Amino acid sequence: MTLKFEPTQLRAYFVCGTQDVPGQDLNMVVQTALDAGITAFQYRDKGNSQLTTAERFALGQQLRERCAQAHVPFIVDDDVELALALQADGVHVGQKDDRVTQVIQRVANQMFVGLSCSTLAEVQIANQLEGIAYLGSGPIFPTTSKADADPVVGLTGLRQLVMTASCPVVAIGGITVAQLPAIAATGAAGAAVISMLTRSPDMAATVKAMLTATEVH
Ligand code: TZP
Ligand code: MG
Repeated sequence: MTLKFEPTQLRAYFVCGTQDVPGQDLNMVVQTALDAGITAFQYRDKGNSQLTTAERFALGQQLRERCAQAHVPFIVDDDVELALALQADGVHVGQKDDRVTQVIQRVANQMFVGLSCSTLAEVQIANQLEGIAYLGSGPIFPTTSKADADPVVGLTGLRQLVMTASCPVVAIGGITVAQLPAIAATGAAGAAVISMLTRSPDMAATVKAMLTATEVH
């Protein structure tokens, strides 16, 4: 049973793969984040990941199960076949990944689709597509977690992307706790983060800050 997409799932969106937590057990990191109250988890095993396809699938099954137990959507980055094999709730694709229209058709009625958009032109194209649940926009600030990141869009750029988008936008890239209120003030539905959580000394407090910033008054 896969979870349906809800915009509130973007409030505290944790992105992580083995390359982001060297020397640590990703299962334990994700369980701690789930216990802390994250609202979505994206399995993004790439870049410096050393896992084989079989290892990625085996770990993905464990993470998928943990998310299901916590009723938190499990989203797979980039790899549609892995997302289908793991019966993920969602798949996230970038502009350089498989063509998004093909992905939408491939996963139709099985999972939701998120798309990375970092320019107004990309958002305008995304607006024409049916079947995109949310956009991921950034990097908002410089990031050390993605080697091939697009140019920084900043808070003003984020606000423009949010205003142009016809679906909810989650901000990503270099986000720190101090920036959460400013991110929320742009109208973004939440923040998607790697290092803010992997480097947090207190995940419960960090997730609480993410949820507080996006509280609806
Ligand atoms: N996409 C754009 S920036 C980024 C991704 C996956 C990395 C975000 O990591 P961090 O540590 O939150 O800057
Ligand atoms: Mg990608």
